[in-house]
Amino acid sequence: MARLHPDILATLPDTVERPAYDRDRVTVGIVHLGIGAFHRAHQCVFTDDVLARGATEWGICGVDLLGPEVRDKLAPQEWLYTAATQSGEGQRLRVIGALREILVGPDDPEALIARMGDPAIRIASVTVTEKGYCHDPATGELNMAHPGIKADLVSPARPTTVIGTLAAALDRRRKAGTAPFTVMSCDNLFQNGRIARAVVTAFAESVDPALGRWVAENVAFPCTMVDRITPATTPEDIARVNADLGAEDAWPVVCEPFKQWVIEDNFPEGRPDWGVAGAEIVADVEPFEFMKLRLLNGSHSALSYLGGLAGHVHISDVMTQPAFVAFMRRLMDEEITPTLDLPPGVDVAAYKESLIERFTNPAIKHRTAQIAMDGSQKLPQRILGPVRERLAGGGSIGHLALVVAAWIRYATGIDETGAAFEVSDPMAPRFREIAARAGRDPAALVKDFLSLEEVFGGDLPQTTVFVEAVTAWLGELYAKGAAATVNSHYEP
Ligand code: CS2
Repeated sequence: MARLHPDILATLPDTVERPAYDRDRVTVGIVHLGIGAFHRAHQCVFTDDVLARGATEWGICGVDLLGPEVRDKLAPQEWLYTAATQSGEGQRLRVIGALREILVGPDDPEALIARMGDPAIRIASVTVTEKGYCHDPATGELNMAHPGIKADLVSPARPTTVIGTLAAALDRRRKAGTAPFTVMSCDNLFQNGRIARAVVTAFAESVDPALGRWVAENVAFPCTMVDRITPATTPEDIARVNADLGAEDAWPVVCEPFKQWVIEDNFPEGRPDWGVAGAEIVADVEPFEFMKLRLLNGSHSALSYLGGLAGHVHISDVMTQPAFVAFMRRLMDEEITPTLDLPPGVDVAAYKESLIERFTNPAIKHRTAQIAMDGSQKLPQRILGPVRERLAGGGSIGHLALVVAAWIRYATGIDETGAAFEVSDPMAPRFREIAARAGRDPAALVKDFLSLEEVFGGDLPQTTVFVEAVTAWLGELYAKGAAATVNSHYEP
């Protein structure tokens, strides 16, 4: 089978959509930090649509801050790859041309900073997951004790974190008298632009107060809400895609058909006309962020911990269990929706139905273990924000407390058969210490987990109704397991 490459595009089956523009005319205007599956299934696809309408200056230079894997796989394909949307009706393939180069951060930090210093680059976008912001999840402030931040403050010219990289590149532009690029966060963080602004500015200030001031005064950090379910690509996905592609793509992405992008219109140096590709360009992203992070991501986390404990490998497997679906509905309807200030014109009932349908999509093999990762970074905005608001308004928190209990149960790193598994989370070493000390004692576990101030703040451990609700659920999870707990409380 021939390798996917510009030279063979014309030979692909007619059913495969491909770049409808002359890629050779496309120059790079965006540097994207974090060239994982999500970026390639989401922003690259929107940008590809803009390029197909004739824009030529918004090609993307992808940056891998971890290692060379994606670059090495896509270089022989001249950065072409396939986005495969999967549903019960099968898969639809589309070859995406928006990527024009890939740089590997650790290979040559100076080359990356120089590339980002190029005046042609007008946007630096970011998908590095929650933990990539090196912030304290409870406050949104830069965590000065973060090992990567400490190292980058010692050698700011050889940054390893995304924050250090953005600051070094902005400093390069400031010193050259070049206008800054706009920093566009595309991560699942509430007010992602504000968090990006807070951490980059704080870091820049520590490097040089003049840089900190320049960043604060000149750099735009629009907020965005991004949505498309994109599981990590597996070898089976690659085989399935290549069989229909009739060519060998070493690193396709698989995703659901749905995609949504809401962008705050704050790009002083210009931006692609993503609106023509279906993005919603708005003045205020906040209501969209709340709705998506709390309903979609909140439910995702809830099902990943409870479903994962119950032994389900994929979210679509959890959704075959009527009691788990009933739990998701009640969590959304009774305790999350009341906290939302909905975007104008949105039909929230239809939105929630669409989430149930999307999670049920049997062709999307989204592992509960993938979503369960980094709970310490995800819980504060997905679950604990709603808990606080419900408590302040005197509302019930029973379903939310079950999610917190399931997270604690999961974070102990011992599954329901008694086997140890690896918890992937930047705070995992602290979870292990707590689990070793508290054993299976629900009250001790809750007390110690809630004392993780970066996650729970100072208030929640002092809130008796919350502590008691979480402890009661955790006791039940230990006594009868997640499946029986959900089955006995949630009538389908
Ligand atoms: C998921 C998200 O991994 C997770 O935590 O909740 O990646 C989710 O699939 C996306 O936000 C969907 O847009």
